[in-house]
Amino acid sequence: MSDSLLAPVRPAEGWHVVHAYYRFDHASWNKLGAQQGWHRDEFMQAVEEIRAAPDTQLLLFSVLTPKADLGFMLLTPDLQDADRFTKRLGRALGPGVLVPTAHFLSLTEGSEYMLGEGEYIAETLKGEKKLTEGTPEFDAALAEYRDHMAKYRRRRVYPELPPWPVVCFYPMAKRRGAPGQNWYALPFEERKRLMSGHARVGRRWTGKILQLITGSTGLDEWEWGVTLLAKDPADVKGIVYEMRFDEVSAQYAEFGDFLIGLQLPPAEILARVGA
Ligand code: 76R
Repeated sequence: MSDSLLAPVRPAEGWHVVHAYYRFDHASWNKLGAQQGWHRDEFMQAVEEIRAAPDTQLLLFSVLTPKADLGFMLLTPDLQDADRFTKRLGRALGPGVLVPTAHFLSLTEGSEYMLGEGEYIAETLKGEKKLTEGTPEFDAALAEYRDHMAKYRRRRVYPELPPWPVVCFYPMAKRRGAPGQNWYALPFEERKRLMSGHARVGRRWTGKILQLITGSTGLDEWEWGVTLLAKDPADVKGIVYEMRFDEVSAQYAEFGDFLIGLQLPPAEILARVGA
């Protein structure tokens, strides 16, 4: 019984995602005195070991503005590991040194609004391209579509986050309360139409913005975590501004606090916070 409680807890699909942000408490750090070196080493070692775990990514940030001093984003398949790794990092620098200021638990997810195969066959293959079912051209085009969709879905559910320096994180939800503005009361076809407009705006930022939408209904406050990676902070400002005019965000989106971090190597983060 107790052993089975230690077994891995893996979602049917996707990875767990933990965002955690901390203030660095200088008074607690100074109290460590001669033990500071041990804690610096423990932090560095924890980062190295977590990064070596299978299918696990750990991004470390120095946070701009005193909303927090540092933060991390962890992606990992087993909830037991997500818990172990988060707790290890939280205590690595010593008692009371990392004081949590914001945190978020979510899961990577696919999308329910992607174009289905039936629609693609009817609208694009038979409609636009005028292909006939059973011909080699039709089969080749369908195989290409399936390959594209499989890769696309994989990129969302099992993403690989690039070492781009600027990281923006904010939680969001879709409105349910306001009269005439309940996303969840809209029929599927209408939500799908709205989401395809959203995706059209989003695709204009390909190569400049990497967006990862992770789902948090039932796991945390809010409904999604939005993580944006960029090389240029003006692109973060640009996409979020442009999205505000898109009907989905303009009519239905609610946002939490925004955090902006710089992805950095662990030794540099310690140096910046003064550890
Ligand atoms: O993954 C895909 O590209 C498929 C199309 C797509 C979906 C289904 C997509 C594309 N998004 C989807 C879902 Mn998005 N997205 C946000 C925000 O600040 C704001 O106003 C909103 C925050 C941004 C900036 C953004 C960017 N998206 C979602 C969902 C889930 C909704 C649901 O299921 O009801 C949310 C909450 C959300 C929010 N989106 C894109 C982008 C970008 C840049 C793209 C294009 C990605 C690409 O093709 O490269």
